[in-house]
Amino acid sequence: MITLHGFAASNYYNLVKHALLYKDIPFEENLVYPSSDELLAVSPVGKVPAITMPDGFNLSESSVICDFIEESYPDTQLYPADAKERATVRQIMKIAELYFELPSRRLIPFTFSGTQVPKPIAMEVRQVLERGIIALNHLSQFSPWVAGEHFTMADIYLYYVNTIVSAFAARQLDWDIMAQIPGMTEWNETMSQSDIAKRVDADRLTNMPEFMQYVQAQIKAVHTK
Ligand SMILES: N[C@@H](CCC(=O)N[C@@H](CS)C(=O)NCC(=O)O)C(=O)O
Repeated sequence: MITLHGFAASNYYNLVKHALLYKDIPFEENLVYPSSDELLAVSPVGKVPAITMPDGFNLSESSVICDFIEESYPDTQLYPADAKERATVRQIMKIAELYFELPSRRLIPFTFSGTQVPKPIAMEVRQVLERGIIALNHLSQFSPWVAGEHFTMADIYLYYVNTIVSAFAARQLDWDIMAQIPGMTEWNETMSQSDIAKRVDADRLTNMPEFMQYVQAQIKAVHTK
């Protein structure tokens, strides 16, 4: 059976978990936090998520894991057969990661420590998000799924990217980012209503208190250095 390493408060962990559940691939979860030797043994940069295959093969980086599980378990397809359509799905995933998730993620420490985002950082984050908005407006179809008629990995990826956009960037910048992309808010709501998304979110909420304890311990460790 596949082992999924990480913790349920992580959006990257959750998108891989959603894909595994959607494809009905059996897996077990191994609760592990960043900066641990246990995680470093399976994830070279010590980040969540990572998977271990039944033969002991380890893999990290969420989008790479998504590609790998599709190739290894092709029965329920999450990428189009056509090469150009498949590339567009990956393009949406990449743009969501680079221009939506990563800038939003920069604001997480300010939310956790309850401090105001310094203006230069807020401006920089806003500029990157503006590029993401232009690109996702260009590529998203929402008819009804982000890449068109078929539900794809891009739907799963973007949905979990948006959890970070909503929780951190939209709040800290006081900016309804999803509303800048017509159809995205409604699509996001549809995504949140699936049984899998509900299950993943319930697990996230269960993990949240323990994750916050981990975060507080990390902050304390930095201040006592
Ligand atoms: N590019 C990585 C990013 C993963 C990532 O940033 N995971 C977070 C948890 S949501 C993490 O492990 N952070 C720990 C760290 O930055 O040291 C991926 O796509 O898997």
